[in-house]
Amino acid sequence: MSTIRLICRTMAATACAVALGYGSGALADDMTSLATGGYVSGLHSMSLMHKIDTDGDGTVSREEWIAFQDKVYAMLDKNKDGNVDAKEFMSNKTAMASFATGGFSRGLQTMGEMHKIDANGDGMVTHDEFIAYQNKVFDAMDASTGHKGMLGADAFGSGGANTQH
Ligand SMILES: [Ca+2]
Ligand SMILES: [Ca+2]
Ligand SMILES: [Ca+2]
Repeated sequence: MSTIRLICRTMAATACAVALGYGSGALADDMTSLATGGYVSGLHSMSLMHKIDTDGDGTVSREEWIAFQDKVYAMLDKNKDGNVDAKEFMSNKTAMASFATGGFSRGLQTMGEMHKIDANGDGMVTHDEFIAYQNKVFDAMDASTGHKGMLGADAFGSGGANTQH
């Protein structure tokens, strides 16, 4: 891994992303440390993008992204106490798959991903932690200079193995 990282330093960012096996330059180094591979895969889905793109303009704005993640959090916090514990985080998967996608549910609802989101490591995910995390994910996905501040098909699509989920 350290060898790869060394090589990457000498290469252009996009070439590096390709060398590391990512289909899209939009999900490069930031994303790999921020999220689990499963969550990254789950986000690589045009059908997911269409669910988040509520105004149907073909891009996902930060407002649309956060509105979507807000609803995801509401689904996770089953007892509505403003905290999501591990049991809640791992439950409601069928409803989540139908609200989002199966790939999104499988990618998000893992202990590994929960640990990434639980910034203070207390075993609970607060609404603030969840939204702050998803804002960082938005920033990491927002790599296109052509439409800065918007996530397009280049951020969600580009032929990963999980585009059909
Ligand atoms: Ca939109
Ligand atoms: Ca709760
Ligand atoms: Ca926490």
